[in-house]
Amino acid sequence: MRIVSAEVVVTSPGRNFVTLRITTEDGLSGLGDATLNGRELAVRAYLVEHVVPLLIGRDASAIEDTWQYLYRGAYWRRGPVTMAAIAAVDTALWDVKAKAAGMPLYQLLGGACRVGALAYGHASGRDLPELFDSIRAHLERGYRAIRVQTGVPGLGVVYGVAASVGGERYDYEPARRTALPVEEEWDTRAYLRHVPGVFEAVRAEFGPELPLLHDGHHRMTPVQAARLGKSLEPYDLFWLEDATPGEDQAALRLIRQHTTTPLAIGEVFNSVHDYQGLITERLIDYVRSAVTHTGGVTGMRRLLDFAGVYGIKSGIHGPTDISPVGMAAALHLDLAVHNFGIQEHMEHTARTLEVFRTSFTFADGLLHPSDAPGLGVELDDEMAGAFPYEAAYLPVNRLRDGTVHDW
Ligand code: GCO
Ligand code: MG
Repeated sequence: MRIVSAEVVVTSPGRNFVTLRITTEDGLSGLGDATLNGRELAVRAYLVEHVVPLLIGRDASAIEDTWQYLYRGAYWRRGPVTMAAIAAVDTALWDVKAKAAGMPLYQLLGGACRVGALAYGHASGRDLPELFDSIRAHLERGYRAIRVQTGVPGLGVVYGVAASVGGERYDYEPARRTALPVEEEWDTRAYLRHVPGVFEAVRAEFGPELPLLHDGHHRMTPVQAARLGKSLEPYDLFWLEDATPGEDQAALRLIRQHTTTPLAIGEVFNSVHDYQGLITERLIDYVRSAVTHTGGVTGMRRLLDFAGVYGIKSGIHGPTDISPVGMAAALHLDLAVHNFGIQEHMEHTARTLEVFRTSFTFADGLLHPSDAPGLGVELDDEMAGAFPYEAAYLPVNRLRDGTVHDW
């Protein structure tokens, strides 16, 4: 089953997506997501200039060999651009293989371990009334686990808080179509003073059972994160995510020594090696990588199997900058791995779903990838062409004195 073509489609139905389509001599085609928020064209160039020429004529069924060929063969390993490009190839080849077998991908990965993947939605509010409305709206839509992000008194726009609440959508999209990145203002001490009271109020209003998550988005020092983890213990979080910047892995050791709040990290990681110490020392509870940024189904499976040996579970990254193709790949893995934890879910816009025809479903708080052969997602080229690329940037965050801070 030789590969005869590989094309990269960049489309922007409200936000940018990079998709690879691989077609074989038998006329089968597969899709892979290569979207890297705010740096989309770098992955496009990597694929078009350096990967597509190597794919033509290769055996589409040799997935592991192709993964190693692109990873070890490039000499320059890891990094988000390389690993997103490898992810797109890998995911597209799994899509092809599953279509050739006439099976949904999760069957090829070993079959379903559960009826669906528990999903968490993103609730947020600038103040408590807005936040409560947002949580209620998510519960009405069927969510059984909820991420809680809150405004902070005295600060303007805060990460993870929807610009308007009460309308049709509550999701938060950090990339904005501006000539330069938007600059936000941040004060960690104000945040630390405010957040425990918010969780106390949410527990008082919604009771002890609802799983609650929170994302610190890399903004704290290890000591600050340890303090937040401790102060949130009474509110029984499902996880505290990205408490400190991911590249400083030793920081997690300090946080772990001070709190029993479960920890999740890894959305900016791109290989199993980024987690080696975190997993073997059991410093985290959930791995947060995206299939799209971690070398695809093959890279993610390797990571999850390694994590599983240490009792660490999955929490696959699923914001709207993961395309429906990347999301579908995550859902097939969610069903097939034993150490599933939870799946992040931000619904894509109606316009995005006109470009990407999905078959996955959300009901009673659970996501299911569907039983369509392959990933179960098709790309409508005509619709994709109607939405050309538009530059968009993630924000830059500054402390009150102007110092650039982690965002
Ligand atoms: C999350 C993430 C996202 C990122 C985004 C950056 O937990 O979903 O923090 O919201 O900010 O993916 O591109
Ligand atoms: Mg996050």
